[in-house]
Amino acid sequence: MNQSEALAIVREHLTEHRYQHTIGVMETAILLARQYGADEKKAEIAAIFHDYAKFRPKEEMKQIILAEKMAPDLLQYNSELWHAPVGAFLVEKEVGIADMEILNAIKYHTSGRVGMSILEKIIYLADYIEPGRQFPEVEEVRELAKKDLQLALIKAVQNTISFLMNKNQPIFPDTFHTYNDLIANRRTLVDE
Ligand code: DGI
Ligand code: FE
Ligand code: FE
Repeated sequence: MNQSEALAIVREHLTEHRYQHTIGVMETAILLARQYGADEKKAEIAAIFHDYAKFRPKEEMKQIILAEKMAPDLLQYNSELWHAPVGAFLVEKEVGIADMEILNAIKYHTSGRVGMSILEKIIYLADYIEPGRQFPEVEEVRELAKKDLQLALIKAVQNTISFLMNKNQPIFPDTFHTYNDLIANRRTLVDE
């Protein structure tokens, strides 16, 4: 599937704003893949479809999570988390993408997971730093991403957790597990 075919498919499922975000994630993910030696084509396709399920009705997502026996505790946390695993499922079923690396990058783009692949890291980070993101903390992560994928990702996950905590939001355990795994495996400290 080429880029314009993939974009045409996903556009039907997104608002204009979310479609522009998707283009930003795609362009960022391709550059990160080139920079860090990941598969550019897989990064492109994963980025294009990462928010495929963003606008599915909650009830439909809930039924898929139950029927497909996805992590049951997902349903106890923010429904904003659901579009990632449900998206991976629907992209396989409806679009016919079978590549597990691409599907896992979609599946884990919101929470991350322990032992993330380079493609998963790139999609998580591209989603966080794409040019349309404008919150103040993003600039530091953009700078880190130019030098060190791992440090940039740690900062992005830290910021996400802090942001949610400041809003008194519950934190999905996988998000903490991602953070702990990245910290355990880091080569250099951000603040030391
Ligand atoms: O889909 P996007 O808006 O592009 O970005 P995303 O998929 O990374 O995040 C979607 C939302 O999920 C965002 O508003 C923050 C929220 N979120 C991310 N991690 C967690 C979370 N919400 C809870 N409750 N817990 C998390 O760990
Ligand atoms: Fe998302
Ligand atoms: Fe996104």
